[in-house]
Amino acid sequence: MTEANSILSNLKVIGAIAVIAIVGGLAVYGGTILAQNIQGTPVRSVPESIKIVHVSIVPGAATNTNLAGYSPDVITVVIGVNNTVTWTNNDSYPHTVTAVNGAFASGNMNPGASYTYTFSTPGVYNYTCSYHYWMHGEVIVKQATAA
Ligand SMILES: [Cu+2]
Repeated sequence: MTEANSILSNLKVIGAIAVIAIVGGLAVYGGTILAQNIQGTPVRSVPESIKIVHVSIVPGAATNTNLAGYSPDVITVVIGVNNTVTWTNNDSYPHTVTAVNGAFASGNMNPGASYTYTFSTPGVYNYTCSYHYWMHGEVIVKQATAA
């Protein structure tokens, strides 16, 4: 094989690889569009950290009567978006998360313990700690707005 033929041969191989890459890329792109059309809406991926709302039972909640004890003490969640709430006891004393209307109750939560509840009914949920009357929090649950 002459040097010229060798270069020509190499160019053909490079060209073939480029064509394969371009066609492959279009196929992937086309597949994405097709999936979106079938479902009617683009597929959205929501990280778990956004779906779950975290509330801390703060250090000092058991002894400082000026503290709500929960932080943030008022949260708003939207059904289907972020309607799961996890409370974590970051204090060095036991606490509870107890709904005034009885909708949910964690029971005893030792230091470090977590309690998770998923809201499915819109409304305003006031809650307190069974052990410390001054502790209070509120979860406002909203229906997802129509698209
Ligand atoms: Cu408490």
